[in-house]
Amino acid sequence: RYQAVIFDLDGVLCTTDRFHFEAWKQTAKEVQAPFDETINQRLRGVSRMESLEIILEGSPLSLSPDEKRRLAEEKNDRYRALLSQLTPADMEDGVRETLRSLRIAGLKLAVGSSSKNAGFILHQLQAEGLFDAVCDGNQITRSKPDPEVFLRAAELLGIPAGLCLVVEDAPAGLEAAKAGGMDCAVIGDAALPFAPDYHLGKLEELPSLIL
Ligand code: G16
Ligand code: MG
Repeated sequence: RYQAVIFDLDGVLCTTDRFHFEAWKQTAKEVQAPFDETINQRLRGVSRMESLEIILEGSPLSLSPDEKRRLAEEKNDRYRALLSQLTPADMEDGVRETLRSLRIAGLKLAVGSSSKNAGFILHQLQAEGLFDAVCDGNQITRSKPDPEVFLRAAELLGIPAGLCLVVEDAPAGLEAAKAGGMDCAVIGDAALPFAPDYHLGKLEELPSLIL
């Protein structure tokens, strides 16, 4: 019954979330703030500057806008250095196979990511050709939990929001999908604010649930 599937990138199509974690860990240390997996969950899907603000909640320092910009830039440099090691093998065969099954079934496929590095990541994975549309952090003004990125992706596909399914790994992404009037499948074990329409252990489980 869906006509399109919109995929989150980090944590759904590839495991770049571990690189975000590594890169932010260093920032947290510099600002003397605690950082663990629970705090990291809150960073998933939200923009770079919003992520920094969340980390700074635990810091005793009070930083100027310039210092914040520098910290965010340095984090992004570390993150991009890690990303440059990505190869097509970092997108699992099961993920490619799932995309193929959905496409053969006639569904349109898009990426909906808050990341400004989405183009670079898809290039490293050689995955650009797998999607009918890509909407990322460069094309939006409000990141998840705002629905803008998913609504824009649906618009690029030419499919009404109500006929799109979003696949996410993050609480902010689930909220964004539902705020946009879309169904949402969540992968993994993040603590969620409410139940998603589908809960997946792995992306490969999706075709049998929706086709
Ligand atoms: C991703 C990550 C977030 C990150 C955001 C911005 O969103 O999940 O943790 O803060 O992108 O990334 P960048 O600093 O590369 O612009 P998504 O929506 O792909 O999960
Ligand atoms: Mg994600």
